[in-house]
Amino acid sequence: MGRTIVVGDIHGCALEFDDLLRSVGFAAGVDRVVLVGDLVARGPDSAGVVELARSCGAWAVRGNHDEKVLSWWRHSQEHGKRSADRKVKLSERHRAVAQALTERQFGFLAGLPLMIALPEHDLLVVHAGVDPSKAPSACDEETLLTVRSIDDDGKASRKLTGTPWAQHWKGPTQIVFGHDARRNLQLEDFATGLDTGCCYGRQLTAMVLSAGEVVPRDRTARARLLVRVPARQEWCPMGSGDGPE
Ligand SMILES: [Mn+2]
Repeated sequence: MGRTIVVGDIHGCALEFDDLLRSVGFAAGVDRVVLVGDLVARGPDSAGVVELARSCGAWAVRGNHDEKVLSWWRHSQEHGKRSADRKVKLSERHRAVAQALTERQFGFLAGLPLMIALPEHDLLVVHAGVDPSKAPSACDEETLLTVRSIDDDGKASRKLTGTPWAQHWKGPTQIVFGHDARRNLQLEDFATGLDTGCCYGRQLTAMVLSAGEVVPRDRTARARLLVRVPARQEWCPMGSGDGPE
């Protein structure tokens, strides 16, 4: 078995995804790629990202943006595209993504789980995070796809106010997640946030684990496992009003 390469939110940045795979020297059939979700939207080439993910045999969890275009696709499967256009509320940008994806690419996204456990690394991968007051397996879909913070009442929320959920999670399993580009890289005792805002012109970040390597609790040791590539350009302004980030 080769390495496990956990990659942050790609958001349609196919060129940078390819840059990252080259930069870590990804070996097809040996290394395993695991994506933290939000493969699509915001960047220039969502279809290219899904195609690259498929072709390198990547595992991935579903992100809230993946779920958004999937809600359109599921409706269109049952009632047709015209009905989906009328009934499923999407921003212009998400509609463009939905139109760009092939059936096969939608099929790939539809098969993505909400959570991937990698016991050999003592690692759990989810898109947004968990409610630290519950077991990860007891968290609902909404939380796993959108949580960012714990508010003053101790409630899990998608808002940026409050403290990051990752600071409240006491393990023992390490959770690697994405979804929170505004907070950028997060290195907490038992959680690592990898969304470093590639689509906003920042970086695409991966955590590279060798076979059987348990994610280190020590932050400096964990930071050494990170590989980043710069965005080719700013693909999308932050807060451009096309739905939740
Ligand atoms: Mn997200």
